Amino acid sequence: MSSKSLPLNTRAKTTALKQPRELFTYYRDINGEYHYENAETEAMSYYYLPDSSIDQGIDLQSGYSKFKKIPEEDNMRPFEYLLKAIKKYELKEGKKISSDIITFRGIMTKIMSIPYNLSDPLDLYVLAYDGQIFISFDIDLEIQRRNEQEERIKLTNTPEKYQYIKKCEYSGYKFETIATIPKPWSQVSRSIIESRTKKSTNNYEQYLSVIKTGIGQVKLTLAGEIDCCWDYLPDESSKRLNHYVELKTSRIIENNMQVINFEKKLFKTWCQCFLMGIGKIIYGFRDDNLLLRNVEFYNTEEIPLLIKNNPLTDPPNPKTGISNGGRKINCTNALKWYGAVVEWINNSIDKNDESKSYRLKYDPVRKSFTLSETSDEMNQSLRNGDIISKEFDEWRQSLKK
Ligand code: 0WD
Ligand code: CA
Repeated sequence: MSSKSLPLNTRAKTTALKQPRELFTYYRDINGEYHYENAETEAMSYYYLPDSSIDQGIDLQSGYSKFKKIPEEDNMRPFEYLLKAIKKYELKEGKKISSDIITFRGIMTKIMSIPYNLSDPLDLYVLAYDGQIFISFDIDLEIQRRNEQEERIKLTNTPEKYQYIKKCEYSGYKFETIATIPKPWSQVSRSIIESRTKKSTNNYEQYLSVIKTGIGQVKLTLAGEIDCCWDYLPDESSKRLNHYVELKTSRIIENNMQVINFEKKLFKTWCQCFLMGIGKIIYGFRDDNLLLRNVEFYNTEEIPLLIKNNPLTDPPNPKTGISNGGRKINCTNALKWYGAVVEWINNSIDKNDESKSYRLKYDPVRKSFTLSETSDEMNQSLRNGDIISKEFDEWRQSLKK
């Protein structure tokens, strides 16, 4: 195979799913250092936002100038730390993780939502190593795209508008700060709870969960960030996923067009949470002054029906021709696409052939989804640090002896 493509209308016949189960966790601290022990006590936070505080209209832009933001480049090479964490887990278990595919949840979210995000490009690297498939972003391209987009936003907006857009981004992280506490409620002092709106906001701190899941015949290990916990963490890590919460912010919804846009966002959030078995999604809605106006709670499992039953996003009426401007989102359809992609990758790549690597690309201009061999040079570089670290390679070699 030098290149092959998967038609965008391919769907898996069945979507037999394995219930996702957590294997282990790790975390990144405020200084950007990673830690592999005690993530639960050191880094997990808990949702707590009583109605009385929401009613006060919390200002989600306050503290903007003190935002401790991780430089994009420092946030874009997550594989090294994931593989370190996997090594530690495997060392404890005395054997390697039994998965066909190992990757980040964010990558699978992007693949899964392609049918309803046809204009966003996606460029990934895929390689077989030690009998397993590893998938990563094309990080250089991703950084370049982000920089170009940043430039575009700067050039096409007034400095005031640009500042406002940045504040909107910030408001999402700020919402996380004001909606969570560092320990379960019973263990947190009143002063910590009351001083939250003044606490500084950062996007360094991250709690990461690594889970095992499967679709059809394919077993996957996915790593992803968890925002907080709903109530308490069961001791047994395999029972935790349903207690995890994804936090999001969005502008308050006032017209039909905004309903359609919100539904698209909700669909992507559903993909993100469904893939890891995260049980709850909490949206903070803000107005144009970035004041928090209300909060909505969703159970991940109820979203497919919520979208299906929304009359405002029904397909165009065949009699009147009146359209909502978009294609009706169907979560099961996206899941069948995802199942087909995973199966296709798993069947197309010889897991024991370490002589090649592949580019997996969704091209929004040609509307094509292709897998093609990379250059030898790229293959070497992916296997020597870009994805597979020396430490991980030495570890896996030692397991074979
Ligand atoms: O392959 C990946 N998904 C990558 C992961 C590529 C580059 C970096 N990373 C790192 C990031 O540190 C990321 O936070 O791994 C972490 C976990 O990855 P994930 O859970 O697979 O990522 P995803 O599901 O796309 O995003 C989860 C959260 C985001 O929350 P929202 O509510 O916006 O979905 O991770 C954060 C963000 O808070 N995040 C980032 N923050 C800053 N810069 C970035 C980024 N590039 N990507 C994700
Ligand atoms: Ca979030």
